[in-house]
Amino acid sequence: MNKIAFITGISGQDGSYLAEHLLDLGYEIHGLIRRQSLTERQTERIDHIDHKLNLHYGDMTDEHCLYKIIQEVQPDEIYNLAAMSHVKVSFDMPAFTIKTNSLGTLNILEAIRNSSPQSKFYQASSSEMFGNNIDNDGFQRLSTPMNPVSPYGSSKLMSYNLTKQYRTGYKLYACNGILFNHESPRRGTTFVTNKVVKTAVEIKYGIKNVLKLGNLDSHRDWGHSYDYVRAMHLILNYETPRDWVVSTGETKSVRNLCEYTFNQMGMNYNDYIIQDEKYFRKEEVNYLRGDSTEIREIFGWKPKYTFNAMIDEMIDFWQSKLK
Ligand code: F7E
Repeated sequence: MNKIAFITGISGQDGSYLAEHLLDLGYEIHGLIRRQSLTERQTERIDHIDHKLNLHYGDMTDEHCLYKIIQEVQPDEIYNLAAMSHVKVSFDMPAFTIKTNSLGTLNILEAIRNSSPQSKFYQASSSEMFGNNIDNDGFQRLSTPMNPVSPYGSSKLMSYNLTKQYRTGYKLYACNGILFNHESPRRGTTFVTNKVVKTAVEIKYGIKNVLKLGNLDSHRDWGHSYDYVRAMHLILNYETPRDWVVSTGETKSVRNLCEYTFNQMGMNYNDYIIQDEKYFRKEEVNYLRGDSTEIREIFGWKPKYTFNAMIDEMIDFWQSKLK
């Protein structure tokens, strides 16, 4: 019998890569999608595999629909990837962020506890939970204190704690993957990597002439979503439920990202970038660099993509799209 997976956030970057990966492994896939008035483009990332998926309309804030789906489908594995995932936007919509991300996670955990306790649960936890805490050696890891500085980070910390609590208290197989930033051509274009790459290609093609950004000095540990969804599946297939860090272990500034991207297209980023107050955050996470030693040693997991290879893939994507 094929294993059954239920993915919330299936139409997003990670959901689409994860669905492809689990289909390759022979899984029956169920996914949660939201009803939107404009149907075009909302399932763009999964249209190529749509005929192999079982999609259910629902919403993370609707506990009844989540309960019904989980009770009916009885998934072997549940991947909670749905979220209001934009850190800057979370300052504008704090209540929506908490309702969707934190109460949404609670809704799923309660549905599992009451109607499908054998389902294994993966929670998409985030490096944003660390805030500005860094260990003395310059890394964040499971033992690093968490002190989020955004509504998004706070919402993810609540979900992280709930996941741990349902594991210890109710003995569910529930795990957190603390994933550092991960990107790809499928990344939304309001996140910095795809914004920089897309705009640089537009500048090259004469479609735009400036790139407006906020803080250029923050550092991120940027990996590729393709590699990280593989880690999610490994996490749910370990002998015991626990929490993990998934990261490249390398860090770069937004400035480094701009420099590399513009250089690849024969341009100097200094000639095109304008800093705009609009893109600064009320509070910033300055430096992220994750220690993923455990997942590398225990599973032999390691990223296939380097930072440069990932940005090159994103440049190729936008060049062929905008040509
Ligand atoms: O910002 C700076 C910004 O929005 C990265 C999400 O997946 O990763 C992501 O959150 C950095 C920040 O990602 C612009 O201030 C400068 O320092 O691409 P981002 P994020 O906030 O790190 C974590 C792990 C998640 O869990 C989140 O869901 O870039 N930055 N100028 C800018 N950022 C944006 N978006 N736009 C700018 O114009």
